[in-house]
Amino acid sequence: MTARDAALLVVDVQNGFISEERELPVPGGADVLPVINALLKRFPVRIATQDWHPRNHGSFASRHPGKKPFDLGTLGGLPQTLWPDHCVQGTRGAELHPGLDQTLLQAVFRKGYDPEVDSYSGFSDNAGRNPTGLDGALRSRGVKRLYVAGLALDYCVRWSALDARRLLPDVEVFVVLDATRPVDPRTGAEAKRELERAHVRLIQSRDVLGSGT
Ligand code: VGL
Ligand code: ZN
Repeated sequence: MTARDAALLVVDVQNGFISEERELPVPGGADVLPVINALLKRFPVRIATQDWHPRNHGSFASRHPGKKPFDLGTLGGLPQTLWPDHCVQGTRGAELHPGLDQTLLQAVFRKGYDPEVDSYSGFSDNAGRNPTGLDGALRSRGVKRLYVAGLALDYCVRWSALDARRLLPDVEVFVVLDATRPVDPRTGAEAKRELERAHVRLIQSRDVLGSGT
């Protein structure tokens, strides 16, 4: 059972990240679907984010001559991991995965639409230029505990949880580890260490759902 002031943030559970679509596959990404659907039933506030890139987005390796996906480049003056084309506005890859119970979502915040900057966090782009208003939405609903789930642990889940700590200092922030997966296990381990240092609590879904006994 969760209190009235608890929110679940479902990050980027989109076709483009879940292997069969083959845009930017997150290993084991489909495994989060049943866990997130079970969690959704327990939270009074249920919000999702959606990576929503224009076709010419500057984070795509295809826009950087001589570079290939997962190379390091720059974008808008920031170091930038270059990605395969993914989650392009209006395409199947950008749609929320059909296995996610979308009927329970109250709002979806789109991000990543500025071609000149990437946007991992659901609160703002990486340069802080395009705030989405997610912090205001959580504040106006009186949220005191934020549970973050979805894809990917080492990028959008990580940056969303860190931004939540920074922008909502009175809110307790949790990442539900069995409801997320990393793009890469090494950066996934680094993300967990950074989240702990920022006082984000790393938990399992059973801590919310109960043991079932
Ligand atoms: C993501 C890389 C690029 C994510 C989005 O959702 O974690 N990662 N765009
Ligand atoms: Zn993206």
